[in-house]
Amino acid sequence: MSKLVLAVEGMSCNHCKMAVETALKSLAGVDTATVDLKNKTASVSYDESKCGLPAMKEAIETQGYTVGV
Ligand SMILES: [Cu+2]
Repeated sequence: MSKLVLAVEGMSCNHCKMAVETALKSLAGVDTATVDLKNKTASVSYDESKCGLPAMKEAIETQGYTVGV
């Protein structure tokens, strides 16, 4: 398992947190996704052979948020 911390802009409440976490967890290969609203980050554990940053970025941006990293 690999770990990645993404900087996510635009999250303001628990709904945003859930939307981003759900979007990430729906990706094949993502094990856990945890959003820290205060730090505006999403920590992701994932299988590198199945998933990567471009897919995560797309999943988050589809929800209306911006990925800084
Ligand atoms: Cu919100």
